[in-house]
Amino acid sequence: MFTLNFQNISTSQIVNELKSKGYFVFEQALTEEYVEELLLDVDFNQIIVNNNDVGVVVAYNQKFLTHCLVSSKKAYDLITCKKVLDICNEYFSDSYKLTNHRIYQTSKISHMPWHTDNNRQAGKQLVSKHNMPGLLFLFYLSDVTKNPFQYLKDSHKWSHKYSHEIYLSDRFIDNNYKQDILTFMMKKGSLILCDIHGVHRAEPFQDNRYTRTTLLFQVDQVGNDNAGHGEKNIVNTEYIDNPTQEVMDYLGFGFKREYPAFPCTSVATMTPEDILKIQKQLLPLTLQALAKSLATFLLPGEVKINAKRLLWHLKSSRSMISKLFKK
Ligand SMILES: O=C(O)CCC(=O)C(=O)O
Ligand SMILES: [Fe+2]
Repeated sequence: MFTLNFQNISTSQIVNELKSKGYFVFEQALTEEYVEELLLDVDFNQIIVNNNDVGVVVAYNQKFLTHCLVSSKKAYDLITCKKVLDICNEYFSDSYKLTNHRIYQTSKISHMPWHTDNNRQAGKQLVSKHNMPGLLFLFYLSDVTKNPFQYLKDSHKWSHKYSHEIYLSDRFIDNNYKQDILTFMMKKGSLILCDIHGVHRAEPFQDNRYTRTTLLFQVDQVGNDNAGHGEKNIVNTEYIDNPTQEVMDYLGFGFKREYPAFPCTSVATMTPEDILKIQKQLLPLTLQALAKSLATFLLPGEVKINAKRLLWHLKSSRSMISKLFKK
């Protein structure tokens, strides 16, 4: 999973940097193979419509696989790995939980405002800033030459002054903190870890041929007083091959969650291009559905059941004959 160079960095070094600077970055923390294999678990071209599984959704120029703990063992292994838990154990002084997680792909254009991630929600609305300590883990899954993560140096120390604001304007940051902007253009597999109280964003960009892919997750020190804080973590039980108390607590077994999965999507958050693409995929399926419903309308139920029985007998006798011939 991790490169040798990253394995050689001690947890204390990471936590010390986080405590003093508010962030820690490491170029190529994940091996290339791990990133490639993880990406095989995500098909950003398959958008879910009436599909009885979790999958990719569209929010304007971003595609999200929010529930990656269901459909990517590699994502599960990374989000619950020992190194992540060691960092959390050393960083936090009270119980902590995975608050949200997602794999996403940003294409063509993006303008994210400067913000912090210490958000409390009521439904899907951000209603206030909280004081819980928290860490944001962000792994680049593609080489990032545009739309990089940006962090304002030392902002975790002063962001509380603006806790009445949901975002900070580009103009305000340009006028007051331009010299403090740290920009992280890094290769695929790189890790950015930061204090959720730090002011950050993905730098705005516009380029029709550019796509950035990211795995992000957030861990907050919820302690015992913040029931309801966080998105629900839907996990594929097949992946839980390490059901220690530590992992169960971190994933929030038995812990109330009130926030909806991010982002909130519907057909209205799709781009016209994606709607068109979906229509093309839907056309043959629509014809199939119409043919089926016409058959249902024309044929009595009894006839259909008998046709299915006949087909089943034909298939099973065909497979018996082929078995006999093989012998
Ligand atoms: O994608 C990024 O670089 C930052 C994402 C972020 O800050 C967020 O989703 O809250
Ligand atoms: Fe953020």
